Amino acid sequence: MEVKNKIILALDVPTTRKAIEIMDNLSDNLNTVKIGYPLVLAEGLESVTRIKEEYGCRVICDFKVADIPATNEKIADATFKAGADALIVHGFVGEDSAASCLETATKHGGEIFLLTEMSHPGAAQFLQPVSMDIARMGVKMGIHNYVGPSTRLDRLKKIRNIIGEDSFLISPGVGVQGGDPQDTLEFANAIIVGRSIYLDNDPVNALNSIIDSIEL
Ligand code: 3DU
Repeated sequence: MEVKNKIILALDVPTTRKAIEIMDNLSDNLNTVKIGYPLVLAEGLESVTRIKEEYGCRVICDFKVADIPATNEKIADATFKAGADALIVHGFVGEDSAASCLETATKHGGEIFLLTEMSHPGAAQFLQPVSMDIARMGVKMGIHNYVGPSTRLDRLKKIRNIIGEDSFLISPGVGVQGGDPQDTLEFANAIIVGRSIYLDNDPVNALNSIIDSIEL
């Protein structure tokens, strides 16, 4: 997977119209976006279809899927039918639940990203003690793509060591949450950035500044 400029834009905006306005200005420098609940709950999965069609970019749906296998299958099926290329899936619910998403993704020619450890302070409370085991489970399952935190680089490094150099690791938490783009890219293949770009008065300049600050 080749992520242009190693940046995935998190499109956590309230309307498809706003997402389009942002993408009209930024799409030359991006080929991958992440769409999650903020946009899809407001505008429906149609927003995923629309962004995909309009820009031809890769769309990763961040639904942090964490249900029983039968329900995960339905969630994954609807997501890929809407045009998503990949789906972010929680690992803590166990192998059967993640496998259900993986099988459904494969059926649609799509991919999943296994979420290991999250980037916010609360991740230390329950998730952190099991996050390396989640990464190990992913390796055992043959999962290629992972999500890990840019806010704790010591942990991101450990995740990278577990999943190996050939796996694809993307990392949120850059910018507003405190993570540094270049430092994160020492361990991650691409960074996920949202508010530092779409909340800036000049999103084009914000994106360009991040691109200038990293080694491509
Ligand atoms: O903090 P930002 O605005 O740059 O957005 C980060 C995005 O990544 C946002 O969509 C959030 O829901 C997602 N994310 C995390 O921030 C942390 C995780 O561990 C997983 C996903």
